[in-house]
Amino acid sequence: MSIRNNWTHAEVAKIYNSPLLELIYQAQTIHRQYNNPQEVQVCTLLSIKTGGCSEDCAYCSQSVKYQTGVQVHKLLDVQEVLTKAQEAKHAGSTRFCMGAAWREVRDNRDFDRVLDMVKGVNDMGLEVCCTLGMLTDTQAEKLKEAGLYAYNHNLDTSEAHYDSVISTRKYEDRLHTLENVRKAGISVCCGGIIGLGETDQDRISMIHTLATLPAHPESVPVNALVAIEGTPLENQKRVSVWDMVRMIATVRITMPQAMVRLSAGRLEMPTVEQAICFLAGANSIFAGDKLLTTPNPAFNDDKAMFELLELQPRESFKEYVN
Ligand code: SAM
Ligand code: DTB
Ligand code: SF4
Repeated sequence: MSIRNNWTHAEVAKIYNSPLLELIYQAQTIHRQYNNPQEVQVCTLLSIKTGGCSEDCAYCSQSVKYQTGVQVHKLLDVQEVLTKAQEAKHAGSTRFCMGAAWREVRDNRDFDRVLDMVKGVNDMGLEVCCTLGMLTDTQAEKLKEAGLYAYNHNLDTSEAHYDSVISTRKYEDRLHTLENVRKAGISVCCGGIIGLGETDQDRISMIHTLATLPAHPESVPVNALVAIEGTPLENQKRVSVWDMVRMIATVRITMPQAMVRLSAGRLEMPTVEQAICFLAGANSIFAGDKLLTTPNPAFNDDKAMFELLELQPRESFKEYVN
C-alpha cells in the first residue's frame, strides 16, 4: 500500500470501526511493511517551564485558570537542562523533548535561552524536540538553525469538539503553527488525547485531519487523558485499552511511516495492555518516571517490559525504511 494523503472521512471511519482483532491484524501487517516491529523509540520529557499558562485547556494541570496544586516554576537554567539530557541519554533515550507551559513563544531572553538548550542537547547527539505553544515562521526558523529536530504541537481532538475543550485559541491557530514548523524543515510531532468527552466521530475526524495534511506528521502521540484534580475534566472516566488500540491501529494504517507514540496514560496500563498497543502499531514511548507534571512508569519497569517483549530501543536519527 502506498502513502496516501487523500483519505476520505468514510474510509477512516471504516478502518476505525473494523472488528477489533481484524483491525489489530491489519495494523500489524502494515506496520511490518514499513517499520521494524521489534523496535521502539524511547523518548524523555522534561518540563522546562512549569505552570502559570494563560490558556484554558480543560485537561491541563498547568493552566492558571484551575487550582491543580502544580508548583509553578520559571524557565530552567541551560546547565540544569543539559544535565537532565545527559541523564536521559545514559538511560538509553534517543529523543529529548522539552516542554514549556506557554501559550506561544515570545521573542525575548527566555526564547534565546531555549535556543541555547536546543544547541546543547543537539550537540549531545540526541534528537531534540520542543513543545512551546504557538510559533511564528521566523521563530520556527531560529529553532531549526539551533538544531531542533522535531516540534510537538498536538491537535488534541477534532475541530468540532475543540471549543468545548479550549476557548483561548482556535483549531486554525494550531494548524498554522504546524505549517510554520513544516516550512522550516522541522520534523512534525502531532497527535491528540482521548478521554476528553469526545465521540468516536471526533476521534475519526482528528485522525482524518492528520492523515490528510499535505505531509503526514513524522510522529503521532496518542495520549490517554490523565484526569487532573481541579480541572474541568477531573471526573472523566479512564479510557479503556480497546479505545487506545482503535486509535493507535487507525493512525498506523492511515499514516504507515509515522512513529506512533503510546504517550500519557501508560502508568495505569499493565504490560499486557501495552503489548497489545505495540501489536496495534505503537512504536514509541516516553520513558522516565515523570511526563511533564504527572507520573510515568519507573525506569526499571520499562526495562523489564522491553526484556519480556524482546523490544529494542530505536537508534536516533534513523531514516525511514522506505
Ligand atoms: N503549552 C504547549 C502546548 O499546549 O502546545 C506545550 C505543552 S502541552 C502540556 C503538550 C501536550 O500535552 C498537550 O497538547 C496535550 O496533548 C498533552 N497533555 C497535557 N495535559 C495532558 C493530560 N492531562 N493528559 C493527557 N495529555 C495531556
Ligand atoms: C504529548 O503528546 N504528550 C506529552 C508530550 N506530548 C509533551 C505530554 C503529556 C502530558 C501529560 C500530563 C502531564 O504530565 O502534565
Ligand atoms: Fe498551556 Fe499547553 Fe497546558 Fe494548554 S496544554 S494550558 S497551552 S501548557
